Amino acid sequence: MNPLRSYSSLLIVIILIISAAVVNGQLPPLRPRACSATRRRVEFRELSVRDRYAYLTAVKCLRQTPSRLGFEGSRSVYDDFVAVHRESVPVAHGVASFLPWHRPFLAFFEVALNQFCGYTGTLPYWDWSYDSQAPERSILFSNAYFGSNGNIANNTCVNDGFFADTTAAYPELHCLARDFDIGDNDGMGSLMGAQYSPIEMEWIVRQPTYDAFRQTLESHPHNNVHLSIGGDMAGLITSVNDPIFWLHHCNLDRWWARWQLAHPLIRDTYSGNIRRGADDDLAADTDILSYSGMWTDTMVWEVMNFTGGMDGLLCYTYSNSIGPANITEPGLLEPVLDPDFPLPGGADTPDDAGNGDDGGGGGGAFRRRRRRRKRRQVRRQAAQLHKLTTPSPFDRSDATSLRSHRRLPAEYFVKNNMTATQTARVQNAESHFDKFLDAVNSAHWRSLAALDRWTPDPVPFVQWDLWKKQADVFLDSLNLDVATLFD
Ligand SMILES: [Cu+2]
Repeated sequence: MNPLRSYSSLLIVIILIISAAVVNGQLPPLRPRACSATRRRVEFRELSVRDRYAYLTAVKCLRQTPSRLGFEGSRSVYDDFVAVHRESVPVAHGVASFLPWHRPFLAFFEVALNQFCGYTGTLPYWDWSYDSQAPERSILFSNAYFGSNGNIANNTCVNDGFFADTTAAYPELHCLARDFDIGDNDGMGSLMGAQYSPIEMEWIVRQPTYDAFRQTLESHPHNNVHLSIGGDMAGLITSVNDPIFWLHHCNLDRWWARWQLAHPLIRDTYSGNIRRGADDDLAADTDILSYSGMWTDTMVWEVMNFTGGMDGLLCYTYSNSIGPANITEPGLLEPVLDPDFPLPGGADTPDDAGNGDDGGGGGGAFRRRRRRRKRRQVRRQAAQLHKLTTPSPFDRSDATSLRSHRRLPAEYFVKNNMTATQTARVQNAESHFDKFLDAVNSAHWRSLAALDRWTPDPVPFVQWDLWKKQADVFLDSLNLDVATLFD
């Protein structure tokens, strides 16, 4: 028997014993801990393989733990989370409380994984900025972990990966679905639009107010990930059905924490609209966050402090991710190469092919490597000379530039009852991102996410704090007014 299977059946037995002692229809017995020592949430790829499977196994276990909250149609504690999120749609999305509402929601999930399924680790996050230039190739979307795109021949059901053939309860029983956004490149397989890259995220963190930061983060990187994965992730009612939801939102919470740390004087400020589709500016940090019985109502100010807030329930810090310097096992960052999308920067010319001595270090090998690098450099320079615009989100041939992002479709604004002012603001920001990317690409910024970082002969990564210094100097040199991003 597969050891993972026997591990999960052991867990199920333990859970059944525990659940027999719990009265149904009551709150799950989620107990906060006092925050004496913060725990670090890390990127999924920073976890050892064993720890990755401990997390995935615990998530699967929550899907098999009987529902505690008694929502109609809920089969499991996992479904309870989907239902609570569904109830929150109008009060926690497109409004100021988007970030504060999701912060405890993530913490409840972490506690539930521990209390129902014995998981002792922290929630991992997905740093999609690292995968931003070809997210569909990320190892997270491989058969080993979260599985790939849905099967077009089978209602876009996810048929591979750890959660293959999972069913979801909301809005009605269906298979877990993904439908990668393939843009205009129909027939190109599992292509997904480009996500926001590390340098764009650093720019977003410079937003000078909470409201501008929240709107930028939610309308752009947040939406882009949801909509380009598609299927369950594309809808507010269904997104929690896809287990990648937690890693995406954990990453968004990380960016809020980063914004708070970057703006110490205003880290606990809170502002913006409280009603979806309204331009009111009524948000106050005494506003109530409610979780449909999963937890007692909480005020916004209680969640500001992630190292002790909510009586110690919030008790964590985040790693900075970015780059294999932080990764425990070299090689695991290798993308899952789709044979239909050969990496142009990494394709060796025929005379290089098959010498296979990259790691040898002899004098001849060194010269060959240098020649190859030189040729690549020339190709890169030629590509840059002929580049007129930032490549499209669906381009996979440019190995050095950052791609633009797909514009939000018109239906999005209608479906979310956005006012004309809100719509104009989002579209204005979309063109600012285009301009920003043009400036970044024409200044030849070497992005950590550029596809030539993934070649067999990768450019070495730097330590995060060094990278951050370089990024700050670079952003200053662009001389772009960050306040215009979301005015
Ligand atoms: Cu949400």
